Amino acid sequence: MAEIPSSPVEIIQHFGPHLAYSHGAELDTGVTLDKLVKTHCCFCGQQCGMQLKVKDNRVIGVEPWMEFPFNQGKLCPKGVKRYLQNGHPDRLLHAYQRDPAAPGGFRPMGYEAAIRRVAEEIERIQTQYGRAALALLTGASLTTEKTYLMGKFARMCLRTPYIDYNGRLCMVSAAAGNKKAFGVDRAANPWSDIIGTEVVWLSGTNVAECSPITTDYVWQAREHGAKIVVVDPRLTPIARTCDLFLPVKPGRDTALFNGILHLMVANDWLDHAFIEQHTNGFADVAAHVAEWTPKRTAEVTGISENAIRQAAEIWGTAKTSFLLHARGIEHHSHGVNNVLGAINLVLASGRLGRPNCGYGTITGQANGQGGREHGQKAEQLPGGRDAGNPEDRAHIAGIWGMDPNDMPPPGVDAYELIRKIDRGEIKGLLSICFNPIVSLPDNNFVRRALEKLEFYVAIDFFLNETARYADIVLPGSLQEEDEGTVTQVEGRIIRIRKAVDCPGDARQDWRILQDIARALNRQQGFTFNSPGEIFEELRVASKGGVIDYYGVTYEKIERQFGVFWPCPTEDHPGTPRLFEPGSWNPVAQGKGPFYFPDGKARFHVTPYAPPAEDVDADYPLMLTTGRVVSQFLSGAQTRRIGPLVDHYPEPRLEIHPLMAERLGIADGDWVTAESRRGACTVRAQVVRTIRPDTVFIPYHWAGRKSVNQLTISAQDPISKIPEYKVCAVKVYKADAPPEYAAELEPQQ
Ligand SMILES: Nc1nc2c(c(=O)[nH]1)N[C@H]1C(S)=C(S)[C@@H](COP(=O)(O)OP(=O)(O)OC[C@H]3O[C@@H](n4cnc5c(=O)[nH]c(N)nc54)[C@H](O)[C@@H]3O)O[C@H]1N2
Ligand SMILES: Nc1nc2c(c(=O)[nH]1)N[C@H]1C(S)=C(S)[C@@H](COP(=O)(O)OP(=O)(O)OC[C@H]3O[C@@H](n4cnc5c(=O)[nH]c(N)nc54)[C@H](O)[C@@H]3O)O[C@H]1N2
Ligand code: SF4
Ligand SMILES: [Mo]
Repeated sequence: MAEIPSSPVEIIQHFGPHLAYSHGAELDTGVTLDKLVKTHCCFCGQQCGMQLKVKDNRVIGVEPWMEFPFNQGKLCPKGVKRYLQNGHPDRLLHAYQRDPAAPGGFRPMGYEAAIRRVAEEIERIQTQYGRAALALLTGASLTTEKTYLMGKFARMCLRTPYIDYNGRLCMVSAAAGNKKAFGVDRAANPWSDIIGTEVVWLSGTNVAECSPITTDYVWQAREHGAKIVVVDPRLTPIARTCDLFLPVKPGRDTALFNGILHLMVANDWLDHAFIEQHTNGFADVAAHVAEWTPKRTAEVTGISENAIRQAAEIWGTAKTSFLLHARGIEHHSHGVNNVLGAINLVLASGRLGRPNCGYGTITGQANGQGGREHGQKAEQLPGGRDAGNPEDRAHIAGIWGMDPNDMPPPGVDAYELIRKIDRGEIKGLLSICFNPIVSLPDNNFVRRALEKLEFYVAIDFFLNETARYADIVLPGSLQEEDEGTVTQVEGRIIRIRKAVDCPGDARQDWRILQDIARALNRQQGFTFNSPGEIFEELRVASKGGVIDYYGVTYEKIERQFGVFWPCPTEDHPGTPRLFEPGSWNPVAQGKGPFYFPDGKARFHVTPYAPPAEDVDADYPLMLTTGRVVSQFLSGAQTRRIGPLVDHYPEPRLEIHPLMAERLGIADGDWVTAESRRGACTVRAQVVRTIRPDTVFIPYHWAGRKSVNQLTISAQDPISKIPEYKVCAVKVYKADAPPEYAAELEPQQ
């Protein structure tokens, strides 16, 4: 076993109040490389192809990978700087245990001893309180092999129903909407269909900052003459170059979609043949939108009647189109309804399942797509199967070699799981690839709940802010230290290749899980020797499911630059474009293109409801939250990368000049934004690019800088996604806060 560091310098580097930065300045650009490894970015769901430059078991830079068709060598600033995580001074090289007397509150310990301690605590809690007193929180940045293993580990090794993942904060409204309307949850088209389409409609997606390569597709479409329509409360960079911008009031997209469909019906901009042949439920929807006149739509959405009419005409009269949305319409207590409203527009136009006629939700995390397919969701089993369905349970139990009666029932969503910890129903937690104390809404509540755990083990390569509450921290793997597959934004399964070995005592995540199973003496089913072996079991488990990977092999991925699922047999090339007339799918069996027994898509009536918390005299402004280009998610990774920190070091509050003037706020002033749940003091950024009734704060920071102290834990009743995109706040001028030194200390 590697030696345990005793130097307090190293420990302080890890656990002191400030994060360390990696700038890479020490790297010599003239070095002779050991190898170049073709793989993909570790950050967003675009999964750009890139080559990692490796020297002496260290990633020291990136090179474009021109042949990978999706991004053809292009990368965004995060992708270019990702290599600075490798060899970072904060990288966890050992297991740690909590020790209030140690510097930074943690003391290194041997890996095997840490695994034994974890197993003992799991055993103790499950014996004392029952199997369901233990929970898992997992993540969609993990490879699909790992996410599959997580689901299996929860249900077969721990036999707890309580597993859920950070995609609950991300993709679940889109997933639920897509399943309800199409019977399947995946982007309907490859992005090449964007180029050459007549209209690109973007609702609630800041593509320029969050999915930069998608922006390139949109711009290529524009160069071929496409009109671009953008719906966002903020005039985002893509909106500055669009043909029509609809500055929607946060939380009102259902009303807008209803209003557009109203005008499509009124003007007969409908594909009657498609509606008749391929859909159910249109008459009810048409009757419902009758009340959504342009006047009423304008009143509710805050968009002018004229702009609504223009948008309906652009959309209604097009011959080809591509509609994309992301979290701007999904992060709502009626996020699923918003998604269904968008899908209604696509179905009514009949522009789906053909070249240049497309629809998709833009995935978030690296494996936002694959991570939601094979069983780490509370209600799901591999292949997109249903954890509550007896047949599906028996099928998967058969593959795992367990009695279906021993398989726990579906669990609860990630936030409800935290509530169960708060209520004392869950006593032990294992988390991996998730930083809930930064990323969950109303996070002062989350902190109070985590403090109640009897035992908490976190697996990560950095000590993220949530792991600071752990009893044991196990050193997991960076993306470049392991191999496997992920499924990117288009539904294309691709390969992540290993570039370097794990340093120190760090282990590949799947090995850590198997080590715990072994220490529990429950290793049956957890003796894989490689991610490839896990994939072999996964593809068999997915066979015959809606999300069928059976025909996918590592070799085929390599040969084809990825494989789109469903791919039912080894000689099947995969399915880049879903819903083509005559296309095969496992549910309709030739009856039609959609994934229901009758082969037809479903329209859904989408009643409008205001956000869970509307503005009032005390809290008169709407707060919306999201991202900036140079930071990623909870910031655990990108706040440690010097050049990205330089680019956007601190959260700022975007506010319109009219509102700023009314509140006596100038650009750069310190301001406090306060909701019923918490407050946060940041500098104001006075910009003309936001609605005057709305303010925006990005969420990539922890502690006092965390906007999730303010956000509301209201959730969509179907998807359980939190309402990150709107709550009520007041904003006022403030004094400069005490130095942010204590930024990582829990708030009292
Ligand atoms: N740079 C960067 N890129 C990322 C990420 C990152 O953290 N940083 N994260 C990745 C992940 S996990 C995700 S989920 C995606 C997210 O990608 P996006 O969804 O594009 O990003 P967000 O900033 O969350 O929100 C998008 C837009 O929604 C708008 N919006 C807010 N409220 C509303 C509303 O009520 N209606 C409408 N129509 N729009 C609204 C916001 O103003 C914002 O411009 O990005 C991925 N890519
Ligand atoms: N206010 C507000 N809050 C939001 C959002 C918003 O728009 N507004 N967006 C929400 C969305 S869409 C998302 S996706 C969530 C994301 O929220 P989180 O998932 O909590 O954020 P991450 O930063 O991805 O945290 C992941 C952790 O996993 C670690 N990690 C990454 N890859 C690996 C790996 O391969 N192995 C291991 N062992 N660890 C790994 C990282 O170091 C990091 O500590 O935040 C949500 N929270
Ligand atoms: S667009 Fe996404 S996948 Fe591509 S380089 Fe940027 S963060 Fe990485
Ligand atoms: Mo996300």
